[in-house]
Amino acid sequence: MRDATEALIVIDLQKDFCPGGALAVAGGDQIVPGINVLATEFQTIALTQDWHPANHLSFAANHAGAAEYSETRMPYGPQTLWPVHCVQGTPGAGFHEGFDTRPAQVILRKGFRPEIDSYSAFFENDRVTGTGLEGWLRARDVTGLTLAGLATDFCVAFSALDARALGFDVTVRLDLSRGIDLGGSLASMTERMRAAGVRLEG
Ligand code: VGL
Ligand code: ZN
Repeated sequence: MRDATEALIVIDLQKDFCPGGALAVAGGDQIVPGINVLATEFQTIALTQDWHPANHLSFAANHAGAAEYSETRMPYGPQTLWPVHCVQGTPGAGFHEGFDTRPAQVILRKGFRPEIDSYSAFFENDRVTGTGLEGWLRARDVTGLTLAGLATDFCVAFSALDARALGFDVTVRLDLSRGIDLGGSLASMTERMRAAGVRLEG
């Protein structure tokens, strides 16, 4: 068992990001058993849950004529337009049924403001609105983070980069994460994590 100052953060292990879901990540369900096993090593565990209102501006459907996976500009910068996914209270927003959420102490919901997307567990896509997770971790004297989940090149990578910028020691379990890979995003975000000093394992 690891010290309580080392936390596991499982990112968005939700039905909509698994095969059959609205924004399915290839092989997203394959990581579930390994994450359940990994969680038995940790005393401090946080989960994130993508949690959008139906009118969320990250949905292509809420932009007349916009194609899914195209890019638009938001006041805070470029934003990919996604299929409708993880709508609050829908089955697809639920955690994968094989994922044992019982050991987690906190479930952090993100992406609930209609006009701001939130990839990172720490800051929304405007890069200034905090989610509160940093304070939760600091209050527990957490200094080391292990991240796994979906998707490697979006929510996992943004969380890892922010965590490094906040001074945490960060490991990403690539073997227990899966990527969307939009226009080479898996390679570019993996390189950004490596350059930022994120330990990439698996
Ligand atoms: C995610 C796209 C949109 C993720 C969430 O969890 O990586 N990606 N919303
Ligand atoms: Zn989302």
